[in-house]
Amino acid sequence: MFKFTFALALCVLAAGSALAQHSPHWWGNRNTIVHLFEWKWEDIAEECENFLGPRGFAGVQVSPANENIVSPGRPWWERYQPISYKLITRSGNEEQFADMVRRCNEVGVRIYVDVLLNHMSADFVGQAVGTAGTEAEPAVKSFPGVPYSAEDFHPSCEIYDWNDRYQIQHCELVGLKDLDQSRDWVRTKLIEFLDHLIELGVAGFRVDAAKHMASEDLEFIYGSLSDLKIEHGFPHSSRPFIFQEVIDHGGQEVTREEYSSLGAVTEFRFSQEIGNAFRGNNALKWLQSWGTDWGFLSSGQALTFVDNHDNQRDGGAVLTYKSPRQYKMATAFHLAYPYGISRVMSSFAFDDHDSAPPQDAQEELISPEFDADGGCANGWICEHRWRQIYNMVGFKNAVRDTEISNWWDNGDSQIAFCRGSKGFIAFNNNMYNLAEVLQTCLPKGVYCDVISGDLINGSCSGKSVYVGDDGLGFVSINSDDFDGVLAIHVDARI
Ligand code: QV4
Repeated sequence: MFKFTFALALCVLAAGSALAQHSPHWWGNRNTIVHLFEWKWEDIAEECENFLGPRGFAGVQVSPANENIVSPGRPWWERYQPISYKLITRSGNEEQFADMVRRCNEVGVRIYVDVLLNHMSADFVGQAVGTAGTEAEPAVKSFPGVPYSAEDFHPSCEIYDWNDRYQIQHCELVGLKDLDQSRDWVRTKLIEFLDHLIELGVAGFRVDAAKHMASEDLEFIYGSLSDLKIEHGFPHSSRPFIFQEVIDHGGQEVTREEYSSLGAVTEFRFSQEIGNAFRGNNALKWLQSWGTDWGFLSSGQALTFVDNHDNQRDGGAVLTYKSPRQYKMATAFHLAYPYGISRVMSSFAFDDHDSAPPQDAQEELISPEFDADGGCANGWICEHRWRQIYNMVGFKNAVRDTEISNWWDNGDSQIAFCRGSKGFIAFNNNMYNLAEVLQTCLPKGVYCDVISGDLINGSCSGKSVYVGDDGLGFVSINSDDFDGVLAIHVDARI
C-alpha cells in the first residue's frame, strides 16, 4: 500500500512538474482572463472589486509594469521599450501596483504581467529618459538603471530573413537592443525582476517576444523563479503561470512546440481561423472539429484569443471591436467551445497603429468613465463590459468541466451545441432566420438568453427559451436580430 501510494505520488509529482507552469491558478470555477491594455493600476484594482470579481473573471493581463522609454506623442508601444526594472510607468508606481495585486487577489482575480525579457529600448533621437526618470544611452547599449552594458547584449544586426534562426534569436527585433540571456548577469537581473513581481503577489507572466529567445535560456529562467506566495493566497509550491508570445502560423523556423513544454503559448492560428469563420469566409458547420484538428496546440497549452493588442491593428481576417456584431459572435464561440485558455481583449479606441491610449493634456493616462449601461465612454472600448461578452464569461464558468454534445448545424452557418446539462448555445451567421426546435440538454424550465438580455430579480430582459421534459426548446435567431447568438445556462434559469 505504502509502495503504491509512494509511486503514485511520484507520478503526480512528475506530471505536476512538467505541467507546473501551465496552471493559471484560477479561483473557484473561474475561466477567463481579460487583457486590460494600458489601464492604470488604480483603475484595475477598482475594476477587480466592482466588476471583474462579481462577474466571475479569473484574471487580468496587465501592461508592462517596468520603466519604459518616454517617446514623443506617447504611442502605446513605448511600453515595449524597457529602460530599467523599476516599477514606475504611466500605469502607476510600485505602491499602486502592489495595492492592485493585493486587492484583485482578495476578490479572486489573478494578475499576469506582460514582461519583456528579450530586449531593452531601441535607438532614440535625443536623450533617452524613462518613465521613472532614469537616463540611458541605447545607441551604446548603456542602461545604468539595471545596470546593463554592451557586453550584456548580442552584437547588433537586423532580422531580415525570418527563416534564419540565428537572426530571429540574436538580431534586433525592430531595432530593440537584444539581451543575451545566456549570460549569468542577464539571467540574474531577469530572475530578480520576475521574483520581485512574484513577491508582490502576481500569478504569472505573459512573456513578450518569446520566439526571439532560445528556449533553453527561458527554461533556465523559468526554472529559477520563486514559487508563488502563500501569503497572497496561492497553495504551497505553486509555480508561476507562464504564457509565451510565439507567433507561429505554420511553416516557421522557430516553432511553438519549442516552447509549449515550458508554459502555454499564444495560439495565433486560433485568432486567424475564428476571424475567418465569423467574417463569413468559412461556414460555421466546420467548427464542429474546432481545436487540435485545426492544427492548434493541445487545449491546455494554448492561450487563445479572438484578437490581441498587435493583430487588432494589423487588418486582415482578425476580428476586432470595429466589427462588433461578428466580434461578439466570435467571442461567444471562443468562450462556449471547450478549447484553450481564454483571454478576452479590452481595448482603447484607435485610428492608426501608433495611436496613444486615452490621455489628458499632460499626457497622463486617464481613467475609464462609465455610461448608464456600465459601458466605457471616454476612449476606452472595454469589450469586457459588453453584456454579450461578460455574460459569456459567466456561461463559461457555469459549464466548466462539461463536454460538448448534441452538435447541430443546418449544413451552413447556423450551429448549436450543448455543454453537458449545464448550457446550450446557438449561432446564426446566415442571411436568413434560424427557427428550430433543438435539443438543449437542459433540465425542464424557462431560461433567459444571456446574449439578448440579463436575468435581473427573476425577470429576463431578453429572449426566453422554454425547455420541456425532453430537453427540447424552440430557438429563434433572426438574421436581423441585434446579435447572432443565443445562449442559455443553468445559472440563468427564470
Ligand atoms: C523603427 C523601424 C525599424 C528599425 C528601428 C531602428 O521600423 O525597422 O530597425 O526603428 O531603431 C516601434 C516602432 C518601430 C520602431 C521601433 C524601434 O513601431 O517602427 O522601429 O519602435 O524604435 C511593439 C510594437 C512595435 C514597436 C515595439 C517597440 O508592435 O511597433 O516598435 O513595440 O516599441 C514579431 C515578433 C513579436 C512581436 C511582433 C510585433 O515575433 O514578438 O513582431 N510582438 C511583441 C509585442 C509587440 C511589441 C514587441 C513584441 C516588441 O506583442 O507589441 O512591439 O516588444 O512578430
